[in-house]
Amino acid sequence: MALSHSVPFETSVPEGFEIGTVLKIRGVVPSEANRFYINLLSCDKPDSDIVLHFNPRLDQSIVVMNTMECGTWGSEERVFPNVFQRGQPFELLLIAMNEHFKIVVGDSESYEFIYRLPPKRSCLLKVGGDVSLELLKIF
Ligand code: PGZ
Repeated sequence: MALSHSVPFETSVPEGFEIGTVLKIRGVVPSEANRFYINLLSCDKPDSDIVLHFNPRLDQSIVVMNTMECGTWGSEERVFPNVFQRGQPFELLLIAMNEHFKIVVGDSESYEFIYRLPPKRSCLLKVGGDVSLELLKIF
């Protein structure tokens, strides 16, 4: 069995997730999974602002992306992935481009999320929910 990080997993991003930062995640979606998330949280208000909420929902076959500002969710952006499947491994790159986050999953899918909050404000990365996390690296 591969070594995994325990979930929820948290790590700080000391310089902030500035333009050019790349996060690589390798994981497995458990066979009974419903939902998991990858959150980039702001440094100044760690409890209330989520610069990016990336939320695969296996129970609905969608991925929801959103922000939370001052405790309130923004409007959801939904995509319809083929790459997150119960019982299957996945590899994901989250890249801070000039105007948007680019999320590349596997070899075939990528999504964009135009910044609502500056990516550099993200100082904390949190991964939680129904996922087994095998590798997580920030470049
Ligand atoms: O905050 C989450 C969340 C928390 C923990 C885990 C393991 C997974 C997800 N989910 C939020 C988030 O996806 C948000 C994005 O717009 O959408 C809301 S629902 C509008 C999600 O909340 P949740 O916890 O799935 O449901 C809240 C809820 C609880 C009871 C009744 C709604 C209705």
